Amino acid sequence: MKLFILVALFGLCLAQHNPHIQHGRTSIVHLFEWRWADITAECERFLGPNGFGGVQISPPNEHIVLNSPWRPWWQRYQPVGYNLCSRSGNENELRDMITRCNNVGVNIYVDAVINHMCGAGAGEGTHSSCGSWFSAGRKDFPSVPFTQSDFNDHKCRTGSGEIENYGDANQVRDCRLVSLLDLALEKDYVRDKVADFMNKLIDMGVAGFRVDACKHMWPGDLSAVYGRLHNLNTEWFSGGSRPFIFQEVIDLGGESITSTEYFHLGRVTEFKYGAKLGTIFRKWNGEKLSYTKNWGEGWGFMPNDNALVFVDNHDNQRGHGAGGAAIATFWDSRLHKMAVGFMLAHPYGVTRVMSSFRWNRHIVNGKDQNDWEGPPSHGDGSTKSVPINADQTCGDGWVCEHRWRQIKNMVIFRNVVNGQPHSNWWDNQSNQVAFGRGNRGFIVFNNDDWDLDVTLNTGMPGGTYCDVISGQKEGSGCSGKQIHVGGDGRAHFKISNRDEDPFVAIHADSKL
Ligand code: AAO
Repeated sequence: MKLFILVALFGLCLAQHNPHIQHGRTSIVHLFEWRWADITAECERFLGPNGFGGVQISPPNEHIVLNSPWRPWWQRYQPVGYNLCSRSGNENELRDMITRCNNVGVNIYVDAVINHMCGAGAGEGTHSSCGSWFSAGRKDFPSVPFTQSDFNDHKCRTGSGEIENYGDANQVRDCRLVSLLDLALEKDYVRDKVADFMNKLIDMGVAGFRVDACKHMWPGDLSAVYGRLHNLNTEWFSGGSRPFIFQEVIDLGGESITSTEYFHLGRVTEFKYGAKLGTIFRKWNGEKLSYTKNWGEGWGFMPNDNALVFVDNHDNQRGHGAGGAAIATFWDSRLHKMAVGFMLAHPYGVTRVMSSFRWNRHIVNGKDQNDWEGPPSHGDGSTKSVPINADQTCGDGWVCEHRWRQIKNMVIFRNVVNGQPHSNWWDNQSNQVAFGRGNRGFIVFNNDDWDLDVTLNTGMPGGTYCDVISGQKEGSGCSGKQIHVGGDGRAHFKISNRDEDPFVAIHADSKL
């Protein structure tokens, strides 16, 4: 009996690691700050047809609205309650999005901010996205309701009430993160309220959650919250499916809290991945692409089954969070495409692609003065919708990296090679490398300052393939380079270091 319970519990935990992505798809895209109506349209017109598995959405619950600075993106990380109206839209729009994205096989993952409410200095009034009254000073949030005793201040042992030292696990979990009012998740009442909020979303049809600021919550408290969660809605998911949980824990080493403490609860964001990959593609600190032969666990990253990986995220693309200047963002588009291409070709982890908006980046002494700027918006602060240009790119300040041909095609590549091993590695001991995924796909990078000109064993069946980076298969033709694989699996590759994108990728479905 005991063994049975143990096995059942183990199964339950592991279940929260499964993203429940449909139809053999493999990648998630973070549509940062997009409106629900735009995400709905994007699921139907682009994400579904192009094999994207899911969307991470911005926090859907009620948040503060700030005038100074003017409507920063980060106001959404300051909850006022769990009513479902936000800068992205109201509850009906949210429900419509979840339904219609699910109907085209694109899952929705909610960014859940459950560690805290708004900042202690957020004042009192109805400056919130649904207009609910709250008082930060009195710690009074009647729309939930949460009152004074639902917060952790009595547990915090620092003079300021703030986290002062990341080396002390107690203060990281019991004190305030950048003055945000810290919820007492040890209380059953608080756990219930948080779980009610998440369950409402699960019942609406979401597939899981990115849980914000997990380092700042005790694993035991999180386990109690997750344990209260419903199974996924059987209209779209098979019976007994647990919500997918991926937890934001920044662990670059050297602190008292490690990501390991959260592995049994769900997946964890692997921040080392983007920090290292950016350093490699920038060739900083003597790093070389050839060193990625044992990329993944071989680099000291977390076990494959625990990892959620990404090249950049909404924080570190603008200097928040961790990773530093090495992070390869859309501002360095050539590097970004290569890094995302590498990530999507490599078998390690569940992959998340970033989709950003432009802001007036202005770096002074290493700090971006406009790192707060919110999404493209109208004069009244409401978020602009995302217009699609004739060439399929986005307008009005929306970057839409996920629509860039190279990135979109690599999302498809990952689906086509899903389940195949990392194979046929080649490198020049510098920054030219190639690897395959069984007999389903092959990719070659040239990040050296000279040309690549080499014949390699691809492991692919003979034939002519269309390179999905310089172009793509269009009907029976190819708008990019053509790669001829001989009957022996060998093919000749030539990549100039001056090419717009110095990499080439072919896969089973790009065969002409
Ligand atoms: C805003 C204002 C604040 C104000 C507050 C309340 O900026 O001045 O006090 O409102 O009025 C976002 C924004 C914040 C914003 C907040 C609320 O980024 O600027 O505050 O909304 O509106 C830590 C957390 C991590 C967190 C990250 C930003 O551990 O969870 O900070 N990320 C999430 C979200 C994020 C959001 C929140 C949490 C809050 O993704 O968007 O904040 O909901 C170390 C630690 C990390 C720590 C970083 C930054 O990292 O390890 O745990 O992240 O410091 O403090 C090297 C180290 C690396 C280190 C890094 C930076 O790289 O190796 O470990 O340096 O020092």
